[in-house]
Amino acid sequence: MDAYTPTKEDKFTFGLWTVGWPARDPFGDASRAALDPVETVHRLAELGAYGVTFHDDDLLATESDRDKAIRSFKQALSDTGLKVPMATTNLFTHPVFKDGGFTSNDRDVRRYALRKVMRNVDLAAELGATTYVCWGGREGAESDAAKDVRAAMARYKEGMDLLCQYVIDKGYDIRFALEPKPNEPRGDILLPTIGHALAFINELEHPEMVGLNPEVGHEQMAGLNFVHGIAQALWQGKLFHIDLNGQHGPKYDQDLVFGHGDVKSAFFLVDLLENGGYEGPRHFDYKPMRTEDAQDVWVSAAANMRTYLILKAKAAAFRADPEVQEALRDSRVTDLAEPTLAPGESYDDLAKDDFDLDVAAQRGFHFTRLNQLALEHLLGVRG
Ligand code: DIG
Ligand code: MN
Ligand code: MN
Repeated sequence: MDAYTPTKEDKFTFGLWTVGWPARDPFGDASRAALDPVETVHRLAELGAYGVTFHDDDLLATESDRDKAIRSFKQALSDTGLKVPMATTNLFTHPVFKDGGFTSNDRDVRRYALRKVMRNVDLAAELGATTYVCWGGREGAESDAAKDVRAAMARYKEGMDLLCQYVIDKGYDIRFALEPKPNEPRGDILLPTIGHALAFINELEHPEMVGLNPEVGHEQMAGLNFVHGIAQALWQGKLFHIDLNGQHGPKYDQDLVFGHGDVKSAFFLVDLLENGGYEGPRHFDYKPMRTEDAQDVWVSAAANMRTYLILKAKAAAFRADPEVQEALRDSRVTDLAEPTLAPGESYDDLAKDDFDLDVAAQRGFHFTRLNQLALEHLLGVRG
């Protein structure tokens, strides 16, 4: 037990499908046995987690009888006190979803996908989940001839509007969180980034009920800055949930342990989450590497939480460092919070400025010093 030992107050949560991943990949068979969700609940509780999340199908990993599986899961939750803040639907494993769920060209499949989601929304509400994630991993195409994307967006909207209406009619305390991803398993996935998803939400009948569940690696697969995306989601009041993991830039979706990819980005992400007003769970959606054995799996689960807490302490030290505060002022980072127009000013007042273009152009911003200070906190030579 040390300063980086997680407790339930840290609100760390894990998907059942993370530690339970049997490590089957496109080029190899499973390297681990399926994990009983009951064992997962108990082991994560022992490690200091606050809760678990699940796809409908995850509950059937080792028990095919749905009612029995749900009873066992509920008992484990009761025994450990773990919460279920979020649930989601598997609309990607079964071959029926090979062209998608909500936006499959096959209308029967679109109708089945909606039924499958509604059924699990009922269970999510029963278990107290307040966020329902929609990751459209199969919504997309490999050929531009194969998908009328305008029609697909209309079907996506139709599906989300129907699900919001279902939640309203049922009186559930549930909001939906869209999870963007640019590609994999589809060649191109619809709603590929935070930006696309934010724009889509504006077209819905109940936009206030729909937000985002961004995942670290997914934006980084698209070569985007995840911290910027999260900052915009926060600014728009749309960060309903988050998937934390690690990624080494634009390549296949690595789903590494949090911080085991771009650690500097992870540092600034934790700084933003801890200071940016996000109150939700710190949720890990990662995969223990295929090289790992059954015991390594729990080492990897603990590593996510420990890394987050280490970065949280480092980010706090960074913000408390008087030299950093001075550097932030020198770089005028804090000045950006000041409105460009003074109270009562209008655009006419802009013409009154006494502004020397050449003098302003010579002013430096001293970002190098600020970045070095951040790096030194991250590397542990300041603290
Ligand atoms: C993959 O990043 C997706 C699925 O695991 C799940 O639907 C969602 C929940 O966080 N993330
Ligand atoms: Mn991923
Ligand atoms: Mn995810």
